Parts: sequence; structure tokens; C-alpha cells
Amino acid sequence: MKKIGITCYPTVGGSGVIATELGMLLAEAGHEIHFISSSLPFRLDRIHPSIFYHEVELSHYPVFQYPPYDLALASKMAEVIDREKLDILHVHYAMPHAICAILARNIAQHDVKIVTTLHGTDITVLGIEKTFAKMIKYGIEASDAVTAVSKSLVNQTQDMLQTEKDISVIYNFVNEKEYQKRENDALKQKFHIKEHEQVIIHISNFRKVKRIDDVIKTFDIIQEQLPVKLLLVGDGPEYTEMTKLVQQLGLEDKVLFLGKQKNVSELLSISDLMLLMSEKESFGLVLLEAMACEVPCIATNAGGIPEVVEDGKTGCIVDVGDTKQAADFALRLLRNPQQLESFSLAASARADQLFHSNEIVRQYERLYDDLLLN
Ligand code: GMT
Repeated sequence: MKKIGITCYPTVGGSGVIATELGMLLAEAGHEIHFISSSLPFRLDRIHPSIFYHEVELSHYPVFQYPPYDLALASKMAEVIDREKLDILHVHYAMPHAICAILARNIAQHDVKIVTTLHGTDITVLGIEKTFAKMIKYGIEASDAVTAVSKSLVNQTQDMLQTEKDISVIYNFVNEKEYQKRENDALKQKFHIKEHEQVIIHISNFRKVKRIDDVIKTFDIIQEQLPVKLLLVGDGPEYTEMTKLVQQLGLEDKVLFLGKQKNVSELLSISDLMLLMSEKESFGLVLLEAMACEVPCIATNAGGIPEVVEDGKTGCIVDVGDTKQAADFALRLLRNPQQLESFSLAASARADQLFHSNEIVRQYERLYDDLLLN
């Protein structure tokens, strides 16, 4: 049994989902887990006697123009390391979590090992800014072990930050109990989707990098030839622009904006195809969620996506911006029920074989074991 601290962005996003699911599975495997974050991680929905949550409290002392969150986090981490005698502090995101963890390790009396997991935007967006690049590099190099969620992210990190730090790839995973196909025709009816209509789904945080306009343009080509509906799930900065584009194209009856949704596995279960047209994506957790629910994916060749989707077997990989190729492939697949079925089964088999939570959790446990042996 190990005592493991976990810090992540608790609110939204794939990194928070992975950190929380990992904590819950590690607790089920017999470890003691201490979440240290500014609010309760949103996926922390199961009660377990070995899971503890330590809230980082912000000081609103009037001298501070900005409440010093990073220092409050480091100080809480140091307190928990010493009081709970943590063996490992596993942080998700280099900025600022790795830096805070290193500061906490210096402050604490008890010996702890720092593991940093890179999720993508910390490198692909923040790493570009010179102000942060040096600090991210420091956070990575001073960690005891670093993992990234795809090979592509390892290469990008090493190129961008000019670091020779050993970074191991540990892929993302999904909670298989939740992400599986469940027939639900009633849900289709609730959305007024007719039985013969096929469903295309996109799920994201509606940031510009997700290129949702390409999703809508691809859908526009498809809907000219087939009876289809598009489910747009999520919310974010591009939401309003996208509603305008749908109006301009006259697609209001065929595109359903669902906003943020909790039970995406139910929506995936009524979907025939996923579209993810991002220009940056270190992994694309929604692709794996879709695959686990037997939904083939059409996605771009950005970042780690080709490591998740197997081109021609579980979906199709297109160039960023190539809406025509994406639509051509979708039309071929949707018109051929047998091929669609074989892609669906291949997608769930790949999710099971390459990204099963049992195997991924084992990989993290092996990493912790190796660190504590040295
Ligand atoms: O994609 C986002 O904007 C959210 C971000 C996050 O913090 O969750 O996602 C990143 O981490 C996910 C979990 O590892 C990956 O699946 C996403 O591909 C990655 N996003 C980007 O690289 C843009």
C-alpha cells in the first residue's frame, strides 16, 4: 500500500477526469489517496474509505492584489506530505502543479517522490510563451518521473523545451463500467431523432483549437446526401459563433446544441460516428470514450490522435481542415451498415486491448514502485 497525493485541475477537462479516475482505481487497488486541489474534483463521485480530499484555501488578505493560489497550493501540499507521510505526489499539468510540488518537496521534512503527467496544453500552448517555457522545463526536469499521454506529446515536449529528460508514455484510459454501449431508442426519440436518421456526435470544450466550424462544415456536406443529425456537446468560447454558423448554413433543424452534459456515454450510445477536427490534441480522450461505446471516429492527424484512432480500421484520419475527405469517409461508412458495424467492433476492441484501465493503472503502479526502489 502506498500513500499517494494527487493534484489536478478539478473543474473540467480530460486531465481532471484522468487524475480523478486514476485516484479512484488506485484506491480500489488498496492504496491511500489524498486529492489536493482548490475544489472537489468533479468526477469524484464514489465514496471510498481510502480517499481523502484536502482543499486549498485562498487567502483574501487585502495586501494581495491577486490571491496567491500557487503558494497556497504548495503550502497545502507540504502540509499533507508531512502529516500523511506521502510516498508519492502525482501532479497533472506541469504549470503550475509541478512547480508547486517541487517547492512543497523542498519545504516538507518527509521524503516524497514527485511524478508529473503532461496532458498537452501545458506544453503545446504554455510552452510557446517564453515567460513560462523555462519554468515548465524546470518543473519537468526537477520532477522525479515524468509521463505524457502520447508519444507525440513526448516528442513535442523534448523538441519545444530542448530537454533530454526521460519521459515515459502512459496512455489515457476510460472507466469501462461507465463507457460501454447501451441500447436506448427512447433517448433518440426524446431528441426527436427519427429511427432511420443516423447520428454524428462531437464533444469538446468549444475552444478555437477544436475547429468546430470544420465539424459543422463536414456535417453540412454529409446532410446533403443522408438523413443525419449532429449532436454538439459541450460549451466554451466558440459556442455563440458556432450557433451563428449553423444558422447561416440553414442547419438549425439538424444540429442540436446540447451544452455541457454529464452522461456522455448515453449520448455516445445513440451515435453512429464521432467527428473531432482539432488542430492540436495530445490524445483526445473523447475519442477513446467514443471507441469504448462502439463509435468509430473521424479525426485529424493532429498530435497524438493517430495513436488512438487506427486509420481505416476504427475510423479515419484526415488532414487538419480537410472537411471534404472527412465527409467522403463518413458518407462511405454510413451508407454501408456492414462496414460500419465492423468499424464499431474494431473501435471497442482497440479501446479494450490498448487502453484498458487495468493495464494503465498497472503502468502507473510500476512507475511508483520503481521510483521508491531507487
Ligand atoms: O483539450 C482541452 O482543451 C483540455 C485538456 C485538459 O486539460 O483536459 O485536454 C488535454 O488533456 C487531455 C487528457 O490527457 C487530452 O485528451 C487532450 O487531448 C489534451 N488537449 C490538448 O492537447 C489540446
